[in-house]
Amino acid sequence: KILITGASGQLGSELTARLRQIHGKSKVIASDIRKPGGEAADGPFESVDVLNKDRLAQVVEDHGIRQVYHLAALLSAKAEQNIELGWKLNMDGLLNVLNIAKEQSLDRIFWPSSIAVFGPDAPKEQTPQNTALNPTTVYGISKVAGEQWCSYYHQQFGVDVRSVRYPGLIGYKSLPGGGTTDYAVDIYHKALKGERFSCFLGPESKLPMMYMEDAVNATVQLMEAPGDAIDIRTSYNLAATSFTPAEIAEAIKQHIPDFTIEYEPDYRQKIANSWPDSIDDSPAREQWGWEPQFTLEKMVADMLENLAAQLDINPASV
Ligand code: VAH
Repeated sequence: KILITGASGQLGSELTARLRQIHGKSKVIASDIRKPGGEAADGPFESVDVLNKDRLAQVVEDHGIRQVYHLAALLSAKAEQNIELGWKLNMDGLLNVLNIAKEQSLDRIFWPSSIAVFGPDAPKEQTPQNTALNPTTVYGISKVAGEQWCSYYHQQFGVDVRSVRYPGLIGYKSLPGGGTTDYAVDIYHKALKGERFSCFLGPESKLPMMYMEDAVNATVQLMEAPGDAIDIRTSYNLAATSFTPAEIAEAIKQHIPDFTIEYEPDYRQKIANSWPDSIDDSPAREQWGWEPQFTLEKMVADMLENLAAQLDINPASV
């Protein structure tokens, strides 16, 4: 059986849905500190605070869990507003999961890292797998430290923990919470509702991004790969596309001509400026066959079509 922490979150809810499709609902236990909405609610749920190690260990034992997808965390923008909780939740939560994996000899652990591990001194274009990791956010610091802990628990205790450095994720089934890339989801909601969109990043803020379908596929592919194919036990660079707010606004305007955007950069601009513009993910492609499917244009078309249906809006009427 599989346990997902942070199952109510943007990625957690989508991974829960996909893993239930693959393994069956009864095999995938969703958990979070708050009740999930959407598809993650359609199956077994446990209320778990990952900072409560005894409770987490009890849930793992009671359900006969063999794999944990540990997604509970504070994202970049939120962690900058509460640095103690950001560090505590992201770090102690991961250590609780790694220790339970070791103590109960779990089969596999998934843990998400992020392009937030890179700082201003890493190459901006095609940022390589191995380069300086000097993040300027608490979230980034917790991801660099987390990667090192994952590698340590693998080499010292044989814990089979696997990880990818996600770019910004965009999907229609769930809303992001507290990230610096969240504008790239909100923009669609505003465009479909015919509302003016105020972007919290400037027009030229280029960032690595990925459609949720690609992100979920990559995660399943990594977790299903044979252990000896996995050479990197910190976390794999992962990329699909990169774009600026101006570029995604233009792509949306091809479908919704009246869409308008204005730019009001806030504290998240500083975070975005510290991150890469694009990522070199060749190790993931070479070692376990990663291959993104969604270009910017394909993502925009798929996102608008599915979000419009979900919001019960006829895009032609916007
Ligand atoms: C965030 N969506 O904005 C996350 C992600 C690369 C961005 O880590 O914090």
